[in-house]
Amino acid sequence: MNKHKKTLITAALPYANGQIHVGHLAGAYLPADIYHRYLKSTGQDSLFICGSDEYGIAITIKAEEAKRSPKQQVDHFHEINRSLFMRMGIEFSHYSRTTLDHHAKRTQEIFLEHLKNGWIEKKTIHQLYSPVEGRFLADRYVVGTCPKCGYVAARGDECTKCGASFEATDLINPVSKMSLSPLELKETEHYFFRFDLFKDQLKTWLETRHFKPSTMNFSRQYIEDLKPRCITRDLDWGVPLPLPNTKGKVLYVWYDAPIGYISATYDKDPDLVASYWLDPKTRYVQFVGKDNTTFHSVLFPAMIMGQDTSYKLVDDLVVNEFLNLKGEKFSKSSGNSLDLESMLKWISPDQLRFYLSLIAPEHQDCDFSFEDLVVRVNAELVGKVGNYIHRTLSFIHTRIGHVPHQGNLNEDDHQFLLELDRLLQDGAKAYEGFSIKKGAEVLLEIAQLSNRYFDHQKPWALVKELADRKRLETVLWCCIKAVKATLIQMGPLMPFSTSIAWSYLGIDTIPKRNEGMDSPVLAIRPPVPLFHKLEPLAKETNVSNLNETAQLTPATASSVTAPAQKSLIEFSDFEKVDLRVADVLMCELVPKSDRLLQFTLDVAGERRIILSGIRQFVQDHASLVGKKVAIVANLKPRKMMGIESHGMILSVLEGEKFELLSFAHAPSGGKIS
Ligand code: B3M
Ligand code: ZN
Repeated sequence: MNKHKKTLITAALPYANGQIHVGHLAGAYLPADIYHRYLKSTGQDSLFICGSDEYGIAITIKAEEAKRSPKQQVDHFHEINRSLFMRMGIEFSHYSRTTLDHHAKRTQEIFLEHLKNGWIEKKTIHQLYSPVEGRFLADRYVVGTCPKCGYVAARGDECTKCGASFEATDLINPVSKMSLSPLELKETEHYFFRFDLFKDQLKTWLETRHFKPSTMNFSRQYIEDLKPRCITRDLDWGVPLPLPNTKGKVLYVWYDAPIGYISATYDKDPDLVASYWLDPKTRYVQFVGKDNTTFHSVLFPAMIMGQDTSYKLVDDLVVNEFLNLKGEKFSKSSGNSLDLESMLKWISPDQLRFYLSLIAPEHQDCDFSFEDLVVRVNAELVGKVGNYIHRTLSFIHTRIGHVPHQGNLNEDDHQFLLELDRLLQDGAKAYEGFSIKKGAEVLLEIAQLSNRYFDHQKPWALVKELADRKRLETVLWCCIKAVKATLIQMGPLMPFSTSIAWSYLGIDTIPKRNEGMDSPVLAIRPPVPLFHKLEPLAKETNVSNLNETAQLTPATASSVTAPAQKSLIEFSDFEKVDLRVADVLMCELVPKSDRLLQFTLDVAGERRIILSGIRQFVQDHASLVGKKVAIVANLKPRKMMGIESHGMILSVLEGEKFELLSFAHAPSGGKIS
């Protein structure tokens, strides 16, 4: 293990033109997050950078469909995706966006260096121009008659009737999709990046990488056929070309987006650019879906080679295959998609992370299936992992009530501990090799081994005889070791439940991976099962109506509400109350209290603990994680059960009906007025 190495991790920047879905998560963000969490758990420095990809025609088209401006469109989805990532426990060091000014500045600087170094050339080409709209139109804005089959409503890049693909300039009678006005061919100047000139340098470099064979082969072949590529577009949504008389031209989104990795780091802290990107000792790992391969294995490296700063080139490119739904690609437009927001009302983020890890599309495309998800979560996560932790802790808590003593280990115990150690090494290897699937499988092996030990040693029988007391302590001491091993392997995969479970051992700061087995257990707190079983979905439930099934039943308006009765106050009195939006990061039971829940909240980047006496109204407290709640932020701190509470969470209780005040999209820290 490279102890003191620094690792820079990036995951492909998702377009801010729609919500991220489980396919995206499985392909890039979850494996990257798990890897990042693993590195941190070993005490290594690791920086995990991502952000929204906000320019390009994909955005403008979707914005038009949604009747929003491109800026409104990206603002909308940037915030939604940022919050979905947070709810899923994807913990970026920084999540930036490409519409920030300094991203444009950095991109333009690099463009000018490319130009100065002779890698960019200007060419005059013919493109379709709309005299009515006064602009050149990109393929996607053009319709016309298919040159092959004569279909009159063919798209600018392909015919949806006969499937032929072509250039928009090949269409017969091309017209503007927007205004339906006729188009004409007109000369226009565009800039081409001479990727072809990097062939030899790229070839040599690629052979020094250890990407997986399919990525290597694909990239080798791609380099063979490298051609100059046009890196400008006639569009007004993008990084403007930093040259005189180029109004209406922007840089192509795939030229600016990868530079986003660097500018996002800069956005977090300019010093980090120097300490990560410019330090040759940094290891740079990129996570992408397979459709983004060549941009990362060939084109972006060439762009880096062609400019003047010695930014790191990618060391490990982790390319995942696709996660499909019912055998087909996720696609919102054709209804073959899953709304993450609805999913999270039905399943906890950790349960979803577990399932996505188990079926991770690491070597081939895989299928997401609800039936399979329910079976695996219930049988393996709840039945093996959750069950082992819970049976052990609740047995110790109720039967002996103290932290067990080690005593004398026998051959079985030694064997068991050795096996646990070996499995933890396998687990580390799995994470180091970027395999979250293997990481999750090792977790299941640890739980299985531990359950078997528990069953064989029969602590429930030992507890009956006074003479067996010492042996009982030793067995339970070993069982606690196994709980620790389980949590060590579980940490990167399921961060929310892991931190709760460590606290059951009286350990509130999660230990580093290599210290976990020996960190002193301070108490055995009354445990609550970490995972709940999922209800099997009714047979007729399919993907499209899961979105409805999973909606929370809306509160009925029938509850008898007394009219507001308190006396009138001045506006200035109201103004004294600082009401804020807070994101729930953790929600835990308070030991020995049947009334209190302990919330760990994020209020605009500040962490805050608030205790709330609502335990009896909340069926599944873990399901509150990820919610955006309303808090009174300036109440004087108050101690309850030895814990200081900093504020109050707002909710409504009328008779039996209880509901937390919550928001869908409001930013954390937002002022409620
Ligand atoms: N936004 C494509 C995608 O979301 C693109 C990735 C950019 S990575 C620099 O699949
Ligand atoms: Zn056709």
